[in-house]
Amino acid sequence: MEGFLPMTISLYELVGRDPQRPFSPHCWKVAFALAHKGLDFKSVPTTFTQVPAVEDGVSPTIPVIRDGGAVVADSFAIALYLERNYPERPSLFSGEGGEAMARFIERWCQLTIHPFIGAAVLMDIHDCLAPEDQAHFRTTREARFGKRLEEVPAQRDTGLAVFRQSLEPLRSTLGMQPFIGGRQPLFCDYIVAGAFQWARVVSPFRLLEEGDPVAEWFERCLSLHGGLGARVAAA
Ligand SMILES: N[C@@H](CCC(=O)N[C@@H](CS)C(=O)NCC(=O)O)C(=O)O
Repeated sequence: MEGFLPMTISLYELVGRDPQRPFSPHCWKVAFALAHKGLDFKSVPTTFTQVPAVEDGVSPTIPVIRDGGAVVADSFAIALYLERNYPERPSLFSGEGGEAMARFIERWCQLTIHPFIGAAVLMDIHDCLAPEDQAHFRTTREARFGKRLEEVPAQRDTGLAVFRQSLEPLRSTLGMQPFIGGRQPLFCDYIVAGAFQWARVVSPFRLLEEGDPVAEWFERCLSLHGGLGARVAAA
């Protein structure tokens, strides 16, 4: 559709006290996906306690995007929406099989990477929130973990070696190709990069050893799209 100029898309992204430091892994997936498609977007910094009011309560979680008249929630659903609605722009999935495989990466990331990172940086997340959001975070996360917030990251140093080992399938893949998507990044890269960016933005805790191919891949992801990810300094 030559000459067609899409309207600026709004991305509701999770922030703490500093509106310039979005940290949610799922929101980062979408920011990377929008940049990959070359779509202009406006970040709408949103705190935990503001989430229920986003777009008249369309979703209990963010990311949410507004694209003209369309409102879409859930990072994977948003990526599919972008793929369907902007087919002439660089693909996020490289076809139907790519969509299905990205779903596998999403499940793997959610079930293998997120539990360790989420527990390891839990207090760091809490500490970057405004007081009213800290109260919400404490109530919901203490119910989820079944213990006091302060106790959750206690095992992070002893669990680190097992976590790093669990990345071996990713590490050995990256010995064969620069991105999970192959020669170029795809949405599957942004899914995993979102998780590492979450930790990088909120916490000085070092998840990866220097020289780890996973760390080198993450650096490549941070420098994509004009350094979108690197623009937010590490904690
Ligand atoms: N499956 C959803 C998950 C989104 C999600 O869990 N968002 C969190 C922030 S990372 C949220 O909005 N939580 C609101 C709350 O905890 O009150 C997606 O991929 O977008």
